[in-house]
Amino acid sequence: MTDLETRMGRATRHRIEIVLALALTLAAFLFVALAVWAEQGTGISVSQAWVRPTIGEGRITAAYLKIQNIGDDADVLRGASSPKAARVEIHETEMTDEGVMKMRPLGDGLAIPAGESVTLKPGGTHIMVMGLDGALAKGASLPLTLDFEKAGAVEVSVPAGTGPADAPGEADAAGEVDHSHH
Ligand SMILES: [Cu+2]
Repeated sequence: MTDLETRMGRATRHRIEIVLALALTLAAFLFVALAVWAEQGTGISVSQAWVRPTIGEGRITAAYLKIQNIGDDADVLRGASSPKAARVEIHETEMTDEGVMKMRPLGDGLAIPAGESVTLKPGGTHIMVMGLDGALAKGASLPLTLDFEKAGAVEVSVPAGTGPADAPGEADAAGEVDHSHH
């Protein structure tokens, strides 16, 4: 191999490396663009979902989650359903004049304003799951379909546990895990 050939070989390799780097950069851009586009497709992001395990022979429980509206339009959670439950309702909890906690179905659904998030949690608004087809033990998961006015059907697999921390990775992703003990 002459000196010239060696130099040309190096130049070609270098060119290939540059093209490869450009292609990878472009791929990264496309990936991010597509991810953003996919999110905007629904405008709704659900995280920190968890459902209480059933107690004894009880076939009723409640699920909680955080709904984020990352779209430009207000949306409404109209209802929910599960292939494992006879009936799923969105309930709100209120204190009566006698100081008794009562819950009742939300008639007009749950409004999720644009750019805001609504967290369903114990003592407040929750997803009531009735007529489960079996016991729901800790660690099991409940398939849930949320029905939004604009975003349509959003499917969530809800882990049974004692709090949002039982949703693997979810709480961490939302930046609500306390790392100060490290
Ligand atoms: Cu309820």
